[in-house]
Amino acid sequence: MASSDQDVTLLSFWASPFSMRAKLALLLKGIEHEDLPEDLGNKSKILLESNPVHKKVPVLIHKGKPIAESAIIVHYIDEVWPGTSPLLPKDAFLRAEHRFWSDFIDKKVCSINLEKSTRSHAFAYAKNEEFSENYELLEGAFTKLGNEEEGPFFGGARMAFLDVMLAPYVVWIPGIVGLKPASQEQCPRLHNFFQAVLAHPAAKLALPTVEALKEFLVARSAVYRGK
Ligand SMILES: N[C@@H](CCC(=O)N[C@@H](CS)C(=O)NCC(=O)O)C(=O)O
Repeated sequence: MASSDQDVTLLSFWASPFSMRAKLALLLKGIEHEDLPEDLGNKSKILLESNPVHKKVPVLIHKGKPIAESAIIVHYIDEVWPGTSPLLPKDAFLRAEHRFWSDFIDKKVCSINLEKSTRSHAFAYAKNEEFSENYELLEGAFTKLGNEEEGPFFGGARMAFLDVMLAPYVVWIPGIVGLKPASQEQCPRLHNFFQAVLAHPAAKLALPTVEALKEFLVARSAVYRGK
């Protein structure tokens, strides 16, 4: 199974936003690891055994011990390999802020509305106003937590915890037919973040292209409609 010196294996699925977070955190830290892509229609024994509660990806296996849930995995990676540039801020209050907005992303951006939008273009169009309100809230978080002069990320010139948590939606949101990403006029900081993620070397490896994801989601929505 795990073959790298660090003995790290990532069970993932390429289109899963949660898997992308774990992959991105590993790449940002430069952690050698083995990728085990999952077929979610036919889950492997190792996935079922390593995440028996949820049976979902991602799962990080470090020295034989499985860690599940993307936010927990990213925290774990940051704790075990803090390196010279930790993902979470040193200051306890700022760490709490990062966790608050990470929770917001999971509840409001990566919501049931996002999932339903992948199944129905009409639903996605109808939800744009709600998404737009969330973009403005995230714009406020960027203004509060990010230092624009240092760079486009919450971590300034480099990605921090919140950047990792939000990055998959840079390809997911435009990948959904009918859903509009934030415009430069409406949310300049969020818009710049989207551009910066697309140009980031580690994100280019961890995230699929918008086109590949759109093709996958369109094909998946056709399967749902056929049911
Ligand atoms: N809260 C979990 C969500 C993980 C999740 O929903 N993974 C999906 C792929 S995007 C999955 O494995 N689905 C398989 C299933 O539901 O059977 C996390 O943050 O890791």
